Amino acid sequence: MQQTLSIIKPDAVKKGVIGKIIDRFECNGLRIAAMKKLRLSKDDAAKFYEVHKDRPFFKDLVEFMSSGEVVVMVLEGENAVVKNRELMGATNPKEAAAGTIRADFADSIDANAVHGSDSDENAKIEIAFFFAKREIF
Ligand code: IDP
Ligand code: MG
Repeated sequence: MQQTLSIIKPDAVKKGVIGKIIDRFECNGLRIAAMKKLRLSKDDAAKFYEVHKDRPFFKDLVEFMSSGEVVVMVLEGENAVVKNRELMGATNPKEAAAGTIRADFADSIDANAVHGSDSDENAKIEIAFFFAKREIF
């Protein structure tokens, strides 16, 4: 069993598709081990996406991620990191495969509905960013 971090981003929360996105996870072998709704400050968002700090889209990304509420989850299952990335689809929804979360719920490359950890190592770091051990079951 592996764990990964998922974020339902502000665009998807505003659209009211939290339940539809969670359904994709639960129907595909990813159990919700922890979950909460919160709003990131700009400092939180900048810290979380620090690896992208030199990219041209960093400022817009921080603005967007702090623009509204997000739902943060720990997903658990076999190959959870890769499984979640498959269910999410490509970063740019225009390139995302049919039936993926981003193809179905995202509007643009920046407002792209979900975040998912990209490796086991980063999943551990990202889970610890949001959750205490006693919040994960
Ligand atoms: P990922 O979310 O699929 O892992 P990353 O390359 O890690 O994609 O980028 C993090 C986030 O930054 C993306 O989900 C998206 O919201 C935003 N982003 C990435 N590339 C671009 C871009 O070229 N323009 C605008 N936003 C971008
Ligand atoms: Mg990424």
